Amino acid sequence: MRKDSKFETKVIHSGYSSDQHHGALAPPIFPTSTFVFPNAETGEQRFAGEQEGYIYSRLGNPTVKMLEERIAVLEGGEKGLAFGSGMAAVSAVLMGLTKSDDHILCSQGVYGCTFGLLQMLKEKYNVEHNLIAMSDPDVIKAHIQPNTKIIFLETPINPTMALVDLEMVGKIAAKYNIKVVVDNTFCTPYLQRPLELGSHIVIHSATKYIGGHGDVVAGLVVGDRETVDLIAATTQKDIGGIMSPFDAWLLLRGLKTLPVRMDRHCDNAMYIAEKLKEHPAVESVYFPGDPEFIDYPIAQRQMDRSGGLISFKIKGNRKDAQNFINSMKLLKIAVSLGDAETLIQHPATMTHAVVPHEARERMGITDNLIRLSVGLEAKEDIWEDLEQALQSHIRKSETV
Ligand code: LCS
Repeated sequence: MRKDSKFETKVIHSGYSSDQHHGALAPPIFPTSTFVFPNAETGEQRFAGEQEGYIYSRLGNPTVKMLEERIAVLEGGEKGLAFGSGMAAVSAVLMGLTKSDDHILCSQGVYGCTFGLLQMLKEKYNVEHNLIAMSDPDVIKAHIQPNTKIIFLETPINPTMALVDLEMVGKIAAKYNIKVVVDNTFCTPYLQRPLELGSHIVIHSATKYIGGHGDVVAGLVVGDRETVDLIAATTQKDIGGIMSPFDAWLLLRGLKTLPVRMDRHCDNAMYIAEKLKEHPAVESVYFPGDPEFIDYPIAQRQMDRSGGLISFKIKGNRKDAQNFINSMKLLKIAVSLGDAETLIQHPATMTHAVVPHEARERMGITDNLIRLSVGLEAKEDIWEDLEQALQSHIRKSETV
């Protein structure tokens, strides 16, 4: 593969060469916990970092390394690291780059468990944080403190789909010498590459689009070699939330079809968002591909396409939202996202239930907000199911 090959070629060929593996087209899985040293001196040299080579699978494994190299190429970073879950990746980065009494500046909305982690870091280690809307450069600057080490953000934000201008944040962070860490789970590198826009570290819940088939829980980190090596040698090695070789293999397989799948997710989501917008039972739709969406101009600048997630509010309260979800026949009521199946969930009582009510409202997660991960089924079938549930919602509200 040439260095300047296109993304669609890199997802298939980067990080693996069949030449070194008996010509095997599919990468081999190395399910081994440890690696035999030819002699004691080799062991000593590998532990001292003076000789290349594997030691023990918590410190590195050949199948996992293939995936780490592939994701680094796709994100345009120097080095990748694989973890046993997205949260293992988020916690390894946040804990690896801060010490007690440091400060993290965070986007107003984040995934519920990331919010929980920030609370825990404060309670246990006095790592403070502020959650702020990152739309106004002056507001960001006003919240930067001498001990601010990280600007952490999601864009699109789970589940409100609000966007953050990565180039703008990158420029501010560069002035203050702060690392920008971006959770790129919703976009994948196919739609958005934060490192090209001035961010320093990218995180993925690879459980989602990167795996793409709902059969693995995993996390990935990409960044510059120095920072990634630091995380590898500290929070990854000593806390140990690593990925199994089999999961790495599933993700190497999933990545091969990422562009094809993402294009279909994007096409389907665009169709569904337009339909939802027209429906009388829907109060509002939050979708980066909608020209009327408040952050549409940011989407146009930094996302290649608008993604497969849509959030929307139905007219009514929490019970109405739950009843609506219960009327689905084809769509699955499930958290997670990025799978072949269209998944529907209620953030206020599911993914973001750990966020206290007041903070949830500030993030825009109201009780009538619903999140849809638009799958790969025929778009007409997805809409048919949503439409029948919306019609039934209207009928129920008319009889009350
Ligand atoms: N970051 C984002 C943006 C996420 O959406 C999630 C999980 C994580 C990190 C954590 O990744 P995990 O440890 O689960 O691999 N988001 C979920 C969601 O929205 N529904 O279920 C899980």
